[in-house]
Amino acid sequence: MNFHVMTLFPDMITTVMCESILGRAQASGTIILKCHNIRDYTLDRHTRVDDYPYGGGAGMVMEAEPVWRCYEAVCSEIGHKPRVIHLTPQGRVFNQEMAVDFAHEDDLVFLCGHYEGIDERVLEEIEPEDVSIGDYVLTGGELPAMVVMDAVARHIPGVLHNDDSAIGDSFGNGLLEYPQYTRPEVFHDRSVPEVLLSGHHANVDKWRMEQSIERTKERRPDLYEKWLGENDENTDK
Ligand code: 6GU
Repeated sequence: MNFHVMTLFPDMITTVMCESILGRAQASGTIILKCHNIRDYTLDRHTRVDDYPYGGGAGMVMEAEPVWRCYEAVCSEIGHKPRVIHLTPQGRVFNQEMAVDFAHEDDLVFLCGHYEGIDERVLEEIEPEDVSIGDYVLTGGELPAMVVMDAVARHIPGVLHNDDSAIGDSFGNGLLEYPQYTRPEVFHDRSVPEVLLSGHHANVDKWRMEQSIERTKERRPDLYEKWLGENDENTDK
């Protein structure tokens, strides 16, 4: 998977994405991250990329031309019109289903806005998919782009060590994850649940499923109701 990020702050992306699991995935070539600095595409001799909004009001607006020229460069590199995700609080709220869907692409382009947004006319030209990561306002699209890339990368074969772990975890089955424990057996007088030490795999699986259901019911009644609807045979649990 090639991630192409169009941004005014490429360092913000590269410094975060080189760590941990995503860093390893880049090192192995399973994911390739290419940041494109929108400022490199300005024709302005002072390298300005934003201007005052027509009609007045607070803040600055990102100009259409540098964004368009950056987009054209990314398109020629890819060789066809790619799927473009524009990060904006006005977008469709990102979820696990969208992460799985995006993971099927060979190339994903992320357009990160800043300031008060991007000139509407270049958005009309590019026709991106508008995506938000939740109902709060951030200073720019870089953090949301990384949230989306992280969630997508987990579904690309070879990114996680155990390919099963993207299926078993929270939301993979529509439920939150069960609690986890590691050594020591006793911490601050709290013991690890007996069943996990039993070596009885069927009992462990049953306990974990019960814990997942209980947690989801308590913490995310909305997800629990959805799961119930999709798992009629489990309604007695
Ligand atoms: Cl995608 N962008 C910004 N600026 N704020 C957000 C967001 C995106 N999603 C939630 N808040």
